[in-house]
Amino acid sequence: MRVVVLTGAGVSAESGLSTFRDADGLWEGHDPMQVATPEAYADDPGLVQRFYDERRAALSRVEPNAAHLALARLEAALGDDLLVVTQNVDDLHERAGSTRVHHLHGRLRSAWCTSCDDRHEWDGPLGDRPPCPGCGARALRPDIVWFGEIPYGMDLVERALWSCDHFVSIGTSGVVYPAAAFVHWASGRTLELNLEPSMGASDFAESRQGPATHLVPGWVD
Ligand code: BV8
Repeated sequence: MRVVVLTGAGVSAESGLSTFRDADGLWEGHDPMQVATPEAYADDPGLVQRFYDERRAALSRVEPNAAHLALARLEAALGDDLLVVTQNVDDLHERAGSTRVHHLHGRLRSAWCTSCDDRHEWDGPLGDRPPCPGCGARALRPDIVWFGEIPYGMDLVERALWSCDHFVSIGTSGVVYPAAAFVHWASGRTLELNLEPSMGASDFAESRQGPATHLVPGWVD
């Protein structure tokens, strides 16, 4: 039985990481279009670097929750037949024990050198323009897919969706594309687990409402 799970900010909400929604469409007080686009970075790199430095630092203060742990148990049961595609840039799936995780929108704990194109595991701030560990250039940016940039691994995701028996969407508002279209590409039975019906709830065969820490273990176990 092949399963594709899509997660969004709602799966990390009960770990204490704010979602786009909860802040009334603002991230830590910022308009996403002011901090999550290449233009915003070109215009004010310091503001954008600080936005991501704050979120990277926040990661060390939070823990995976019961939803992340349930998905790790599901991987223990299904192995290679499970793929978690996350829109989230946090590392809570991995810290819960999941290994088959694809970060569609990049990762807070990765830095991308725009000079040599290398990517490096990264924990500290980037705002103070540290040198690239590879080429030494002071050209490291967050390894995040911003609006207008191409998500990572779309061919891998499309192949998984086209051949799955179940597609389960957890904690996402269905606002951002192409992830919001995955329910239409999935070959299997579709299920949404969300605090409230998402924008695309009616496109799912089944939609359940509630907190992820209740719905996901209930579905997995
Ligand atoms: C692309 C990294 C082409 C940043 C993110 C004009 C110009 C350019 C592009 C576009 C355009 N118009 C439209 C587009 C496409 C654009 C887009 O979708 N825009 C939106 C605003 C309309 N998309 C793109 O630009 C993408 N690239 O299209 O390239 C292409 C495509 C395919 C193939 C080739 C080329 C790139 C999009 C990636 C942007 N980067 N993240 C960062 O994180 O800092 S997106 C960012 O916002 C997040 O990663 C996340 O994906 C998204 C927010 O969505 P959610 O995760 O759903 O979070 P949200 O807060 O919205 O919802 C949370 C949900 O959880 C809620 O429903 C809530 O009820 C629920 N919830 C809350 N608590 C709980 C809960 N559920 C359960 N339990 C709880 N406790």
